[in-house]
Amino acid sequence: NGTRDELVEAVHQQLRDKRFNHCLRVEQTAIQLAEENGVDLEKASIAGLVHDYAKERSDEAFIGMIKKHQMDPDLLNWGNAVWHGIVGAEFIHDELGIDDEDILNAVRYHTTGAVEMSPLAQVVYMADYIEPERNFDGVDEARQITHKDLRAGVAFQTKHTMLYLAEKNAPIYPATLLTFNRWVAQKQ
Ligand code: DGI
Ligand code: FE
Ligand code: FE
Ligand code: FE
Repeated sequence: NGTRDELVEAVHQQLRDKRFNHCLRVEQTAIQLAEENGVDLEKASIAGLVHDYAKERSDEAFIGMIKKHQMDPDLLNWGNAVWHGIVGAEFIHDELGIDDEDILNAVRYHTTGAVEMSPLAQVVYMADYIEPERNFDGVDEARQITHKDLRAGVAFQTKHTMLYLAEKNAPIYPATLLTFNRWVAQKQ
């Protein structure tokens, strides 16, 4: 698959080996979750591969992109953790020529989640969280829940990310809070 080989090369060029290898593992986990949930395997592969494509860009590069695309000015109050998905999708669009909105949204939402997440976006959000070399407390429970019920996995990650951020007095990005309210606080 020539398309994939070129993409792998483009991603590798942007990332240190450690993060590049994480992207390969997220790709494989995303493909597995896609198989389990009837999601397009090629989209899962592409989105998994590129999800952290922009993570090693400078703050200046992200700020330039936020301005170039006239994105929400509140983004300027945040940093790499929030930018590399939401703003990173614009680098992926502009530099890799990926224009599938489902793939781009999966990248946009992979860190914070979103109120509305397509099955592909859920797959990438969870693959990033449970790829085989993740080893935080609760990761085995996260894997078990996610393979049983993808949406329950999304709720699990969202809750635990909120707890993790609160524990270290980190600011909660508004989309993260909205994701919590939708996916954890009130299921109706
Ligand atoms: O890029 P990865 O490390 O593979 O994983 P990721 O994109 O899911 O990033 C996880 C990091 O993002 C983790 O350190 C927590 C942080 N994060 C997620 N939501 C928020 C956040 N940080 C802040 N300050 N606020 C958030 O709402
Ligand atoms: Fe990431
Ligand atoms: Fe993540
Ligand atoms: Fe990642």
